[in-house]
Amino acid sequence: MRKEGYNVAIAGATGAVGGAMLDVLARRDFPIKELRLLASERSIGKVLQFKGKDIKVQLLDDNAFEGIDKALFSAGAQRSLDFAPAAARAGAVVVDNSSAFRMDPKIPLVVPEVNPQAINDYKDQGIIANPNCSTIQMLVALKPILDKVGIKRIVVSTYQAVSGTGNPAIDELRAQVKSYAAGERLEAEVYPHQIAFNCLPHIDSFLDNGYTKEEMKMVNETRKIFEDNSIGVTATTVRVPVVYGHSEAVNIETKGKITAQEVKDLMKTAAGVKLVDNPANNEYPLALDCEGKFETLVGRIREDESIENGINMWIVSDNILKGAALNAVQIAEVLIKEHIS
Ligand code: NAP
Ligand code: 3JN
Repeated sequence: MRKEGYNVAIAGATGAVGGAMLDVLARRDFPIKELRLLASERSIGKVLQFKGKDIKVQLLDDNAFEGIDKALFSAGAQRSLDFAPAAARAGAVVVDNSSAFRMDPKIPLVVPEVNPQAINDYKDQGIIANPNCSTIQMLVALKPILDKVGIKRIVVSTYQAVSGTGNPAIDELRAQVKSYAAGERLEAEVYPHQIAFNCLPHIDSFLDNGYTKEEMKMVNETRKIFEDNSIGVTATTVRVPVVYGHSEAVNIETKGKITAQEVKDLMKTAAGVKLVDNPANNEYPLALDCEGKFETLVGRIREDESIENGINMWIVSDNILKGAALNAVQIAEVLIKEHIS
C-alpha cells in the first residue's frame, strides 16, 4: 500500500449509492489521501461530510480526474459511458456501478468473494464493472455450492426494495403509506402503480422476450461471472414495499448431490455470508435485519423434493451496500491489497 493513501473520486457522490460509498470508505478505513466528490451542475458547491470533514462537490466532467487513482462511478449508465473512459485515460482505475460496461467482453465483471481473479483483466480498458445488486447477493451465496457440486440451473424470484430505484422512490413509498393511513388518495409518479401494500412484477423496462431488463441482467451477469454460458438461469424480479434490503427465493438444480445440511455447513464459512436458519425459533433472513450490514444473510435452506438434486434457499442483503457501494469498495481494496494498482 502507498504510505500516504490514494486519491479517490466518487462520481455521483450526492446520490443514494454515492452517499453509501462515502459511508463504506469511512467504515472500512480505506486509505485515502484526497477524496474528490463529483456530481451534476445542480450540486456544485454542495458540501458533504467525510470522517467529520467538509468536502465541496465538484462538476463531473472530462477534466475531473487529474491525479485520481481510483474512480468509483454511480451517476447512471449514461454518465459512465460519457466519463469513465476519460477517467481511465487520466490514469484512474474505474469501478463502475452501472450497467454500461457489464457485458463488455473486454471489461471484467466482479464480485470479490466469487471471481476476484477477473480483476486482473481491468488493464485493457482501465474499467471494472460492478454487477447488478440482485446478481451480487445471489452469487455470493451460490459460489460455494458451485465449487462443491456444480450448478445446472437457477430459478430465482426477487423481492426488491424501493431504494434500488433511488431516493424519490423511498419518498413515494413513505408518502403513499401516510396517505393511505389518512384515507387520502394515493399519488404514484416513480412507479406505474401504487407500491404501498402492493407488489409490482416489473423492474426496469420490458424487452421483446417478455422479460424485464432487470431479469435479463441476472441471467447474463450470472453466466459471465460464473464463466459458464451453459448454466440455466431464469428470473422474475418484483418490486415490494420495503425500503432497504432485497430478498430472493432461489431454487437450484445441482450437478452432484448435496444435502441441505451440507449447504448449511458451506454457508457457515462462506466469505461474505451469514447463515440465519433456525426455523424452530422463527429465525430466517429478513430485509429489516440486513440494513447497514455487510454480510448477505442466507436461510430457509431445504432440499427440493421434486427433483433429485435440488436446493431451495432464501437470500437477503442490503442492496445499497453489498448490492452496490460495498462491492465497489471491496474491488478497490483488492486492487491495492494485491498490488494490482
Ligand atoms: P440517485 O440517488 O438518483 O443519484 C444519482 C447521482 O448521479 C447523483 O449524484 C447525481 O448528481 C448524479 N448525476 C445524475 N445526472 C448527472 C449528470 N448529468 N452529471 C453528473 N452527475 C449526475 O441514484 P442512485 O440510486 O444513487 O443510483 C445511481 C446509479 O448507480 C444508477 O443509475 C445505477 O447505474 C447505479 N446503481 C447500481 C446498483 C446496482 O445494482 N449495482 C443499484 C443502484 C444503483 P446530482 O445530485 O447533482 O443530480
Ligand atoms: O432496481 C433495483 O433494485 C436495482 C437498480 C439498479 C439500477 C438502477 C438504475 C440504472 C441499474 C443497474 O445497476 O443495473 C441501472 C443501470 O445502470 O442500468
